[in-house]
Amino acid sequence: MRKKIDILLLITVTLLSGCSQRANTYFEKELTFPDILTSDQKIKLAAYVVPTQRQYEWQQLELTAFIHFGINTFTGREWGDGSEDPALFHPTDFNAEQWVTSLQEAGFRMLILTAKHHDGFCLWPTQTTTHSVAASAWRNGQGDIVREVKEACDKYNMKFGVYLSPWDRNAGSYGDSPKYNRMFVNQLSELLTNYGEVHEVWFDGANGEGPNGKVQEYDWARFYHVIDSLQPNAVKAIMGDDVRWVGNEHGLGRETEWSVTPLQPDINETITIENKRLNISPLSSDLGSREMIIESKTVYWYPSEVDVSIRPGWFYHPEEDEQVKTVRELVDIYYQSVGMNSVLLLNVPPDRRGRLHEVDVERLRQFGAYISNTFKNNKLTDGTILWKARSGASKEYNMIPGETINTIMLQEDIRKGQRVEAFKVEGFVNDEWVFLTEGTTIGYKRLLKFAETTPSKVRITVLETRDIANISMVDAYYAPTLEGDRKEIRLSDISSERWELTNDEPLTIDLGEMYPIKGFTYSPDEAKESLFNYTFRVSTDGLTWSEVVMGEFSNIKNNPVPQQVPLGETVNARFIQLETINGVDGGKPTVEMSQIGILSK
Ligand code: FUL
Repeated sequence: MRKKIDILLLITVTLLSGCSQRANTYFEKELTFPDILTSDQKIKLAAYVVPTQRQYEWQQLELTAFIHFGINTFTGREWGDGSEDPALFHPTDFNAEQWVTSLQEAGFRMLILTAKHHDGFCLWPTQTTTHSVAASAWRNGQGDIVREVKEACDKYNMKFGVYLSPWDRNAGSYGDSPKYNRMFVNQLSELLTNYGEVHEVWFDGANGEGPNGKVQEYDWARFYHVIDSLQPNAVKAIMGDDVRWVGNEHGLGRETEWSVTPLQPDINETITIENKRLNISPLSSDLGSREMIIESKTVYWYPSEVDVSIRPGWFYHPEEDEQVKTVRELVDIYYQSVGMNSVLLLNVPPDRRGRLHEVDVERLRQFGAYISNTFKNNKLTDGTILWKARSGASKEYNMIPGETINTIMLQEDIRKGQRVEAFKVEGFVNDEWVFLTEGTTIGYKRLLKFAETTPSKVRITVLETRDIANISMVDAYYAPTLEGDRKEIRLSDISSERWELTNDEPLTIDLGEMYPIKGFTYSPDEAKESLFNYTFRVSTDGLTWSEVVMGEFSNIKNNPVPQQVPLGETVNARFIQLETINGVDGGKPTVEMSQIGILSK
């Protein structure tokens, strides 16, 4: 009887909502709940929302790579302001195949290139602006980075995506909304027409003031239409509605990660109002709980992508050569992204030669080897049989006798929806079941680590699920321990023991004696508003000051990691001063002495 009611309900909902539905049961990408539904019915129906074909294919890539390359590579900045001379762009030994082969050997299956970052410099000879590779001396102005990268991707069977920054600090039309939107559509169309197949289009959310002080209103609906018509297999990411930003740039997924969520990118007023009503943004810790679904009017398949850089910055800076993430950090990130129902988007920025740096290449190689060696040795013999699990149901899996494990991998067949809300893993050791680990959501893939054990069987219990769960894969592995802690960024070369604070604002420090100063560091305090625009001065006597840098901590809001500011020269000084011009939220945060370090090497 119950089943009959449910089927009736599904049919009613389909008729009422007009949603695209597959096989009379599933709701592809989107479902608007009719008002008549009870809370339980809403939860159940949310379990029938499924990815589109392109979202499903994207999810299976698991490892994707970002390449941040452009004018910033040559200026040492993270965010250029658009006034850079295109002549600065001069890779001396550009080699796209080296990027692609290094990434491919490490297991990466798509490469997303920053065709244009916020500074507006285009890596292809666009018709829309002269601010591009065509105005540089590289390949006598005849070169095209996008083309060479795409050709290398095609040669090695790597999928290809583009990052095109909507925010453009160079375009004269920026802020004149219709005019700039036309230019942006043309840029997008060039990229999506002239280079063959594109699998992901990445629009970040940064939107600052234009050069003329105006704020641009983007025509997202039109941008979406251009992508859908020119590249129907491409997913639209971040400010796009196929792939969601995980909410941080540390490589950290959520323990509970729902791909079905009421969240949509803030691309129009209706969505903004609804996101506000539900009090959600990509940063929210809860995007898909029962409570959240019950409050929602519409839910979407909108899965998470974890973007993080292998270095502290998104662009290459020589002073960060010693801060490339360790294999252990990369493996942790893998567990926290791919292992938490997300796709990993790891940034590896090429250097000024136009090659991936040797340190990064070696790290990628070690990471790839670790992942493939670990996950090719599944220790369960029967984990591939589809298990249709009700709440409370358990299933036992057989181990290869005598094998030790410390990792479990679970997968749901997401083509039938994401359903599991809680599960438990036990091992049969010395004739009894012992608890190994537990988790909440599974989704496309969940990896969990636990203490080494040598059980004869493994038992999974689905403690709670929104409807019958389709567990398509259960594997167990032994992941060798990796030595080496997180590499801390060099915060100061001189001890602060003898420093004296001589003024609070602007923060003024007497270092105690003269030092050769090559740069300074600023460590943001996540509990407080971070510094954004600043002026840094030095003095030999504390009376006469020289201004050495006026700068901004670009992207510090999304990525609040310690910042290193090289001065580009060595200055001898005993006093330093850091003046706050404004903070990331427009306030005037004060900076503590403990947040500052001095680089002298
Ligand atoms: C952000 C940008 O501001 C950063 O520079 C970087 O490109 C990151 C991936 O997206 O929005």
